[in-house]
Amino acid sequence: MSVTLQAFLRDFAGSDPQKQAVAAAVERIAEAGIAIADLVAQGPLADHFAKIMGDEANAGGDAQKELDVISEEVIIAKLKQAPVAFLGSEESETPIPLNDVGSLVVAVDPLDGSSNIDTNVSVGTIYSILPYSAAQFPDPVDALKQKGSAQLAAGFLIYGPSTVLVSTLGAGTQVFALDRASGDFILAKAAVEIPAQTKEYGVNQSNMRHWDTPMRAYIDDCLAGKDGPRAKDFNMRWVGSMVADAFRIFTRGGVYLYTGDKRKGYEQGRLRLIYEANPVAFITEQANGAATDGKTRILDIQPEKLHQRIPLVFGSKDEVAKIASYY
Ligand code: AHM
Ligand code: MG
Repeated sequence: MSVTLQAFLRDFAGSDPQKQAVAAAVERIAEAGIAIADLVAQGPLADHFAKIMGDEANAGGDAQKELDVISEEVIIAKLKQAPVAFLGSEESETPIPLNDVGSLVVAVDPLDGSSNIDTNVSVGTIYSILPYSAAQFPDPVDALKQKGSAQLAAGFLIYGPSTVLVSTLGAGTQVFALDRASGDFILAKAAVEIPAQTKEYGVNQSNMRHWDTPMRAYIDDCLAGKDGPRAKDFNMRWVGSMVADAFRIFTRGGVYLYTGDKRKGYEQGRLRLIYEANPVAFITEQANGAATDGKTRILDIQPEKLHQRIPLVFGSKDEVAKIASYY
């Protein structure tokens, strides 16, 4: 018998009010995902979606596309129907108030990989769910700046050949796939296990000349293959949508690397700690993988700024440890 996301969440929540709140938030995000998947599927029929809006960059300093903005609006409308007090978004400078009462805050990258919209490559929505109370966090920014280890749930939707939800509620990582006939997300994998070892890495190698010494040394050793110090041949895969690269890693192992480099604005890499690194680190660890900035476990890092970037390495546990040893 197939298990729907709704049934899975009901089971998880039982009669615990905070878990019920998390379940409601995840369900609303999944609904937003169905709407965004339909928009993404328009592809070249809606090529205006990939147009850069004005000359304005978003809060994180990236060009903002029409579909980035629409995706954020869809998520806001849905999460207003859940006990979520504030939304932190990669696309917005400050937290967006959603409900006067709510025991949660949610952080999102509404459309990850949006530079790929017009190329028919998978893009996705990343989310992180954190506990909130007005008494503890008079300033909602501080609620969003909790360490990744405080997350109650996290996940991402990927809009690819299939629309998939990768979710953790803090006990393992599950994969749900959208059944278009019924409109339900159906449990497809109850426990994702990232193989501890791998021969596959993902990195934007065109940045090699900008990398720091440990990063260069690691990739040099991979490239040396069987005759080098690693004594095995490596394969390289890089989509350039983190959700797509992450889904491959959850499927067959591998490591993703976007560390800091010498380019201006890339000193701390490209990915954002609160909207991207923390949720991906949580899902990865719950699937037996690991995530680090090279020196510190991602989930142990205290965020300093809402839109802060962080060097990110995640995936197969033993390979992540190996990369950390170069640092
Ligand atoms: P985005 O959130 O603005 O889309 O940026 C994040 C993306 C990741 O999805 C992807 O892995 C990376 O940035 C690609 O960066 P680059 O174009 O520098 O290779
Ligand atoms: Mg992103």
